[in-house]
Amino acid sequence: MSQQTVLTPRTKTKPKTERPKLWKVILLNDDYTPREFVVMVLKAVFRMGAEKAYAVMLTAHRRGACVIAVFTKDVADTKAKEATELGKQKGYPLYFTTEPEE
Ligand code: TYC
Repeated sequence: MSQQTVLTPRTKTKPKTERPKLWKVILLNDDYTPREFVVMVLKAVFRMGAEKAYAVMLTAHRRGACVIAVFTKDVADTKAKEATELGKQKGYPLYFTTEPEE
């Protein structure tokens, strides 16, 4: 007696568990915000040490912008908003923006 095994091909593809996309927070240079204030905001909002904060500020100052760090979208948006708001309270045009990582 012959036996047959019938294989039904799976039509659904197994969903891969994807990691959530990360968002970059970017510091933009301007001509008015004092350097020390930028450093203070980087330390306060992004928990950077003095040296890292100074290096990031200087990169933005020289190149026009500097990527600070990557976070989930919610955290990136909240931190960028908080940091921008600190400048605004002092009347500075300091600006932090976010964009998705490729
Ligand atoms: N360019 C500013 C100045 O010369 C300092 C500064 C650096 C401002 C970085 C913003 O993202 C910035 N006072």
